Parts: sequence; C-alpha cells; structure tokens
Amino acid sequence: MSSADKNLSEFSSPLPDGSTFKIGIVRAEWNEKVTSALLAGVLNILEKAGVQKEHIYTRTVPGTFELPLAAQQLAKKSEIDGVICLGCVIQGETKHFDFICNAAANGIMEVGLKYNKPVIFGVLTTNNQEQAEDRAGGKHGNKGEEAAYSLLKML
Ligand code: DLZ
Repeated sequence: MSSADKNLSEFSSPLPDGSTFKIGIVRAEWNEKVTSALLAGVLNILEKAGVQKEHIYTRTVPGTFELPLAAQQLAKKSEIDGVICLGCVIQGETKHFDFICNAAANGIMEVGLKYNKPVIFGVLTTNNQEQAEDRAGGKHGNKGEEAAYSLLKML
C-alpha cells in the first residue's frame, strides 16, 4: 500500500507506554520546513506515549546522507533504547536522489542490526515538495508520527 492510500498518522493499535524509554532523534537539515514538521510529529507521539522530555536526545545533521553516522553515535550509548532518523529527499534532475536514499536506508538498517536496537527510517523520499508536505502534517498525515509509533511498537 502506498502512503497515498494510508494516512500516516492513523495507527491500528493503541500507543505503547513510553514512560521508561530513552529515545534518540536525528533530523536532517536539508528541506528544513519538512523535517521540522516531521520532528514535531515525532515529539507529539512521544509526548502522548508518556516519554519524558529529558529522555529525548535530539541531534541535527546537514543532510539525509549523514543520518546513519549520527544514529550510530546515539545507538551505541547503552542508555538509549532506540533512534528515529528524520529526513526528506526530493527527486531532482541528477542521480543524487538514488545515492542518498540508498545510502541512508542501508546505513540506518545497519546501525539497528549492529546495536540490536530499533533505528527507524523516518525519511520521506518524494518526487516533489508537494508530496513531501502532504506527508509532513498534510493530507496524508505525518511520517514523523508514523516513525515514532513504529519505534514505540518495536521497543
Ligand atoms: C546534496 C543533497 C541533495 C541534492 N538533495 C538532498 C535532499 O533532497 N535531501 C537531503 O536530506 N539531503 C540532500 N542533499 C545533501 C546530502 O544528504 C548530504 O548532506 C551531502 O551530499 C553532503 O554529504
């Protein structure tokens, strides 16, 4: 099912209790408006799940390509239970899109497997700005909320 057919902010089961969890968040600064909206979505769900503000460790990186390294730096800390990576890659005229998306997806998965912790791929990979905004608090919900829900479920 594509995210055009599913609202990213609608979940099939109740939010897990997050009151004991310590969570890392890494946000890419490219496409700042969108990734800020994704971060707001994450924080909304974490708050609703009872995650304490002082148990949330937020970092920023220049672009989506840099997400895996910062995720690794958080994931290797024993006190952190899981990490959410937020980015937005928008298709351009060159092959940059494919390289960045593939590197980020593979790198993020590797970090999770290496540290045996959930590391969530909260990255929008869209054809244009409108599709990204539709999924960052727009008509298709918020990918950040979906990412936070996924992390809580995995934990
Ligand atoms: C270079 C680049 C381009 C063209 N597009 C995006 C994008 O749409 N989204 C994003 O998060 N980052 C982009 N970047 C930056 C790369 O992720 C990375 O920061 C640089 O290539 C430096 O390594």
